[in-house]
Amino acid sequence: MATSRAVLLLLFLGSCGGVRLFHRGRPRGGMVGVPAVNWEHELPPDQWIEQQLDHFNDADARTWKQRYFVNATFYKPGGPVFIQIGGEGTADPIWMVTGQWIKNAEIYNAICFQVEHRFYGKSHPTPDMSVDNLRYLNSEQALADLAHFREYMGRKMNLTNAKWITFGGSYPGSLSAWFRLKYPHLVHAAVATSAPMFALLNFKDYLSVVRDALDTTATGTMCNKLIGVAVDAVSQAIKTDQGKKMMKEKFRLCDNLDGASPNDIANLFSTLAGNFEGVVQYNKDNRAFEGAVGTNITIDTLCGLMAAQRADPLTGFSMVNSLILDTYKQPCLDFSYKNMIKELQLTDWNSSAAEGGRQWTYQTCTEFGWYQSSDLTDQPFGHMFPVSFSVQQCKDIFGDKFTQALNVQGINRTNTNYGGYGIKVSRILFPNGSIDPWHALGITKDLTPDARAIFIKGTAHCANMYPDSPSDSPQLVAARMAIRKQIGQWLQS
Ligand SMILES: *[C@@H]1O[C@H](CO)[C@@H](O)[C@H](O)[C@H]1NC(C)=O
Ligand SMILES: *[C@@H]1O[C@H](CO)[C@@H](O)[C@H](O)[C@H]1NC(C)=O
Ligand SMILES: *[C@@H]1O[C@H](CO)[C@@H](O)[C@H](O)[C@H]1NC(C)=O
Ligand SMILES: *[C@@H]1O[C@H](CO)[C@@H](O)[C@H](O)[C@H]1NC(C)=O
Ligand SMILES: *[C@@H]1O[C@H](CO)[C@@H](O)[C@H](O)[C@H]1NC(C)=O
Ligand SMILES: CC(=O)N[C@H]1CO[C@H](CO)[C@@H](O)[C@@H]1O
Repeated sequence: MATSRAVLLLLFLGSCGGVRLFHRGRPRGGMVGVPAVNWEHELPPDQWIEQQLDHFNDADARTWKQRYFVNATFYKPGGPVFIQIGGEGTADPIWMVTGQWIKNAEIYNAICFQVEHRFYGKSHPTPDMSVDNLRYLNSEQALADLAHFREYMGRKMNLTNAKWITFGGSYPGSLSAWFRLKYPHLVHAAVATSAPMFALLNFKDYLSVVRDALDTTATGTMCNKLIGVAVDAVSQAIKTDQGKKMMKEKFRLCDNLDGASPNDIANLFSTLAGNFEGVVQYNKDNRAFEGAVGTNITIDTLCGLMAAQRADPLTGFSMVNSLILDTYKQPCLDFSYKNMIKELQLTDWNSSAAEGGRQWTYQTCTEFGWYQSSDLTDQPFGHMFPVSFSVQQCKDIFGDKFTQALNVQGINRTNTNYGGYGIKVSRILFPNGSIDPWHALGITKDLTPDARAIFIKGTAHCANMYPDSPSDSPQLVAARMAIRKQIGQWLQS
């Protein structure tokens, strides 16, 4: 019994299961993901730069090789340098030939670099991801990597006197802002898309933005009401043997609910909410996370399914679940807490957790928090995954020392270090999307005339970075134009 289970689990991991599709606001592959384009030519090859393991301790001479990519096709001498900052996933070379920044590079004759974040993708500073080694994984070390990259590449390619501009979306958007803040002499200007700027343990407003986004579909407020009814029905069902059986079939659960622990139940509710969270976060954004699938599922699709089953909201809720499972080719819904934790405990670079789930979880447990808890009163997803559930995961994955107190200390330090909402920077843009749940942690008002927020109505996470598409809203097109114009002005100043 136990062996067959283990074999099954391994197979499952081999495809794409095990690690949650959407965990801590992060889809597999990372938050920026891959744009939905076909590219038939060769992509730029991997390049490597030597970096210090610990930038803040010169007595430690250990070094490692960081991966980066170059596209110099549009560069003309005297032109600027663009850096796309890597984040909590593998740096994908497809970004070297497409996306808004490449279009801007063509217009402004820029040379483009993409630099992979330490501990993600192929950039392995240490032999494995043990807790001891993960101490070198944090945003400050990542910024110091970028600083060294800029210095070194400036000298090597005669770009020292060029104007450097950084780009990034989501966590790399934060890094883009923080790089300009901490190393203003190295970077002329920055675009910080959908960038969470304020570290916070309990990010309960995430679900309020999800709720508000669901209210904007053609079904109006009905969608949230039906979800609320369905979640209540799930809460009732799991109390009886018959209900548990029904749930197993209807929601295609991998395991019986008999013997499910409180953590399994929390995980189940959090996963069912995740079905909606992931779609809201990436609504119509012309990204293709997990290959080319999933991008045609929008909040209208999900709310349409709910509304079509308005007489039986639980069935609508289960149809949403099936749609997401099928889209990501998942045989069943794995709500096992133990499986999730085991997976995230793996320290091998070739384990499935190395895709980024373990590393990002570590950064949330030490630097950022940002737990999308169910603690907000006024939202339809129930209250079964409180912030303590996320905090518990830090201990269970990384060890007893990773307490809430340690987490809060790290979060406070992050805000003290970078300034939180009060960050003092110039020559920077903060594009934000109205239905991006992360906007609740972003800069949403102009800080100064030189540090502006660009509001993009109706768009989701990182929308302004993706390639143009015929379905782009006029607001999105206008925002991209505004960013382009601002880059032009920065290059004149
Ligand atoms: C740079 O990007 C452009 C635009 O997609 C592409 O045509 C060109 O081949 C790329 N250059 C390299 C070296 O990949
Ligand atoms: C380096 O770049 C400067 C412009 O910043 C240019 O004047 C100079 O000729 C370049 N040197 C070489 C060796 O290409
Ligand atoms: C999304 O696209 C796929 C393949 O193009 C199609 O099979 C599927 O029905 C579409 N889903 C929705 C919800 O439109
Ligand atoms: C991962 O790599 C190690 C050696 O580095 C090897 O022993 C192990 O079999 C590999 N595991 C997988 C799943 O490939
Ligand atoms: C962290 O910051 C919060 C809010 O600013 C404050 O209430 C709390 O006391 C701080 N905690 C620690 C451990 O510094
Ligand atoms: C959704 C959101 O937070 N939008 C904000 C983006 O920034 C503008 C300022 O330019 C705000 O007015 C919006 O509220």
